[in-house]
Amino acid sequence: MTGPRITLVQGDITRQCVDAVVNAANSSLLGGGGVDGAIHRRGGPAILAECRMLRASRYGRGLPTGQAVATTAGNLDARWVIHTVGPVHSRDEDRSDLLASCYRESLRVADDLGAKTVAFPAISTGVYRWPMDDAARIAVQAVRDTDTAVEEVRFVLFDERAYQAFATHLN
Ligand code: AR6
Repeated sequence: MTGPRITLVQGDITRQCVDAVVNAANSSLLGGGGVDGAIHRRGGPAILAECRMLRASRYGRGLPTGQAVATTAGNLDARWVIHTVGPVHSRDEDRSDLLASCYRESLRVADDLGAKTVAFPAISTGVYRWPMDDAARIAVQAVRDTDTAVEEVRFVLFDERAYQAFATHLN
């Protein structure tokens, strides 16, 4: 099996031209700060409207941590946003598998959609406080371990430090 090509760029995930952009969302699916805020701002109200419909139907209790669901990408230069909920980092409990699950499940949703290029942020490394180096290791490993028809996984890292962390684990 040859997995997806993994590429790294430093920049803003809302500026990517890909089939699917992954959102580091929260269980409410109703928006927040960081990547989530930026995606809703640039993508426009169509994304939130679809998130509200998901809350009114399949995800009445919210999207569980480690799972993923797709909506329209609104005005983004993408066809879909795949919302996933990363775990809050904990010193007492190992939640690595939930973080890996975000990447796995997002790629499974991408496969269901037929998306071939997918942009991921560094899930859980902002508001959810996961240490960047460890998050990068888990992210790269999770993508490499996933059997998917996605051709390119693009990690979009906001700053130089995040970019370097991912570059270290890619090589
Ligand atoms: N493009 C790429 N990366 C970004 C961007 C951007 N536009 N903006 C921030 N980052 P976060 P989380 C980086 O906080 O930790 C929200 O309120 C950021 O520097 O977006 O999973 C949600 O609603 C960091 O490295 O996501 C949830 O409540 C990484 O993206 C909660 O935050 C992830 O930071 C989710 O927290």
